[in-house]
Amino acid sequence: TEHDLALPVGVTLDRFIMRSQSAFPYATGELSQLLRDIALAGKIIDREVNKAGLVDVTGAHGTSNIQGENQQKLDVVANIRFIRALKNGGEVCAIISEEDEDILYTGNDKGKYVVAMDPLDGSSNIDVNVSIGTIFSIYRRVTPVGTPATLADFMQGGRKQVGAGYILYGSSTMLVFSTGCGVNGFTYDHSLGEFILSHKNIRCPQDGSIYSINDGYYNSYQPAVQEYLLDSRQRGYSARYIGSLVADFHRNMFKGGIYLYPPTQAEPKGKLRLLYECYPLALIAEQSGAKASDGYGDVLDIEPSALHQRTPFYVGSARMVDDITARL
Ligand code: AHM
Ligand code: MG
Repeated sequence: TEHDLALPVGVTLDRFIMRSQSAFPYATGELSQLLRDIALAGKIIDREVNKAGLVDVTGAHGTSNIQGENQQKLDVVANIRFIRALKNGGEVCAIISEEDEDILYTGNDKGKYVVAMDPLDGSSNIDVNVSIGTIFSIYRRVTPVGTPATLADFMQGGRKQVGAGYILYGSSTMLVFSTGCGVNGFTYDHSLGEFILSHKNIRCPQDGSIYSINDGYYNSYQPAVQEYLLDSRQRGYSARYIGSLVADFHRNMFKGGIYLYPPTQAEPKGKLRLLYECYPLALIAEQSGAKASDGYGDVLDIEPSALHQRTPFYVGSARMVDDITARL
């Protein structure tokens, strides 16, 4: 909105949220508070991620450290911290997480929102100090306020997201989110303890020349994907694959590129999860002028059927996504 555009780079997330509140789909202040809670969770996880190498919290779930405290894996710690922040915030009645089989109830049945999240994605990069991310997706509940949330609240479909985004723990930590009026990025300033608006109204280039895919699975991709990869080489595209969805997505959004996780023999529906990995990034993609497809249609239009369902995922610069999907 004009209102957001008037805000200069350098304002804090709090100020941004306050000033753009009227542009949020529900201007009651509760969604604003929820975004603040997510930002707080991000700061807490950032702290854990940053001290990971020092206190050896990585890779030792269930064992004891010198102090006799229980050591936990960083993704488990992130899950606990995130849930706690949302519980304390009070706006969320229930959560689903990649780390938990079933719906988690916060005890705040009066909360109007539910959140689907992957507290720490990029599991293969956690123990080795490489970029990882938190992904989140927000819905307004469809069940009556004051009653326990149900599956129906989480199964509304990607188009019903009222907000979505991610926190990237990279060379710096960034919160990127959308509430349906564009995408904005906030860089965490450790010295201030604040997220600062650093990337206003992010737009993904329509075309690009970077492709991000696990090339090691080449032989198990369908022929159309194999052909696309051969053509990409032929055209001299650059291959870039971190193996952290958030980081690969983020780079492609800025530079122009495509991320692909096609079906494989081992994972016939792909590896990635629809509700807390693909829907939220699909919303960010669409809001930045990019595209997200499962090979057949827009990811946001997929009918959800299970909390942890998987989907093939092709996301990034619009023309590149059109190119691959036209072949499938
Ligand atoms: P995770 O949820 O276990 O971390 O798996 C998701 C991750 C993505 O971040 C990444 O893009 C992908 O898995 C990499 O998978 P692969 O190692 O099969 O290429
Ligand atoms: Mg994940």
